Amino acid sequence: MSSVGNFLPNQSRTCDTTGLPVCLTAQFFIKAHAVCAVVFLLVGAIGAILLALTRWPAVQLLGPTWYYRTVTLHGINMLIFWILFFEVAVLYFCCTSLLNSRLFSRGVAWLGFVLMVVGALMTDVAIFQGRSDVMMTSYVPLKASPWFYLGLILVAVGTLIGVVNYFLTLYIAKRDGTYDGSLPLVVFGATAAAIIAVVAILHGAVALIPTWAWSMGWLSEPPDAAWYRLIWWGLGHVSQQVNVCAMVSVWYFLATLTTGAKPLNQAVCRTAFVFYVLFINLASAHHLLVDPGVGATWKIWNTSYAMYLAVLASMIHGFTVPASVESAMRAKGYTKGLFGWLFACPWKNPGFSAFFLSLVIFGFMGGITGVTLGTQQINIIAHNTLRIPGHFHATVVGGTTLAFMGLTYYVVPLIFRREYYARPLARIQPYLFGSGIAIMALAMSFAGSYGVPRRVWDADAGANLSAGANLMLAGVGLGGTLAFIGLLTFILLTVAAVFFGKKNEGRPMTAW
Ligand code: HEM
Ligand SMILES: [Cu+2]
Repeated sequence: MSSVGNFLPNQSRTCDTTGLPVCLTAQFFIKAHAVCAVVFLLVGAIGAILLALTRWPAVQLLGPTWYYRTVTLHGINMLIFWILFFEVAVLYFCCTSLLNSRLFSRGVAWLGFVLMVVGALMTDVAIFQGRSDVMMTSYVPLKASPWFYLGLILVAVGTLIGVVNYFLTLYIAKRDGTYDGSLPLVVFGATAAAIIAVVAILHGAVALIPTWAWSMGWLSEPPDAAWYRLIWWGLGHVSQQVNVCAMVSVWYFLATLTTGAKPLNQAVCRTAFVFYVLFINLASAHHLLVDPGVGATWKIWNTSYAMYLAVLASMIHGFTVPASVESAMRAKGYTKGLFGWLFACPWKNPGFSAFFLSLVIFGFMGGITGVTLGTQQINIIAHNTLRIPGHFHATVVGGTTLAFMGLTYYVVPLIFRREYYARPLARIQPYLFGSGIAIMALAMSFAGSYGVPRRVWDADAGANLSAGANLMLAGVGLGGTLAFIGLLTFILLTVAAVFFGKKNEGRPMTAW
């Protein structure tokens, strides 16, 4: 890598710990997006504990109105706002520090950021006003306040502008020759995420703009319900692949930061990222397996053939990432027995434990539940039961969110240049959160197998729940509470570090 990069004078600094260049403009926007991400995570977390305590039959905290309002609030703030703000921060970091480049444009970054913030606040206010209890999918003919859709559209446009800034930064870095050879693997993965994000956002626009026009009264009829579901899942599922790509890139990055691991075979890892880009849109069909509007051939081709190529990509990463850690640890001399290297890993470093738990929870719980639910026959049984949230709390929460938490334990010392307080608490935080989510996701999956529906306020209304279902719902409440404690610990520690942490400017971060 050429050391000069393409920075103007006083536009960059060198990280005291990693030696990576940091573009100061990018640093500002990484901070801004990361802070907003954590604020929306807190809003989502308040929703999370209320929901967990409502689905626990012995507690049943909320009534129907506030249950649906909270489902909407939780889904949107977690799945869309927390994740998207964090991902834009990751993109800005990847295209500048890892490529030795300045950010393409400060103005474009401001525009994207302001649109995202205004949009997110608009949608949240619309939810609290109580005229938008349509849940995150906003299936027509459910109708929300126009501000609800407009807010989401602004968030999407703001994100798209951030992604464009990312691509233009890739362009100037290439043009100015700031790095040698091909894109580093982590940036390659982030680029796959960015490409898929464009596809997702375009679907979102096609689904939401006419729906918004209808809620404004400009169209007399809502879009066709089956059409809406088809296009909406082009957003809803495809954006999950953005999350997977971003998460896997974070795995590779954290593996290197925490153990010095290097990818063993670049070509294999890169091919796996390309599989995501090529095949994931097809897999959206798994959301439509009970829909009458699309044919059986199409459903089966998409979910029983094409989907496996995307799954294969995850399986490849699921092996290559731990393999790179193993070989790095063995090279350091931890060669005892089959798993000596694993025991010797830095389990007290929350950057490592969050990354490794994310890999295990995503791979074993998220992957296995996802592949089975995506099969036509099983889907007919499991559709709209709690098995579905059981699956995606293993992927997007135990997987993506936990990986992002692990990265934060490095973002705060390296980008904000502040140290964490209460480090023993930070050391156990990934275990608290990971085990809570694992318990809740398992309990949700089993409750769903007993037939308990998702998105229902009083699961026991009318039908007497079996003892097993009751037990599992209690597990949802208890596991959810544990996860909430882990999440709150993360937020409090991070806020305390960002605003009041000891400065580490001019010296390397304190090692975990
Ligand atoms: C402390 C952590 C969390 C807990 C305890 C929790 C709990 C819950 C519960 C109980 C539900 C309702 C299921 C139902 O009644 O149908 C739910 C729904 C959901 N959660 Fe979480 N969750 C947590 C974190 C997250 C995170 C971090 C994300 C995303 C990144 C997320 C995404 C969702 C989504 C998308 C839904 C579905 C909303 C809908 O059906 O419209 N959750 N969660
Ligand atoms: Cu999906």
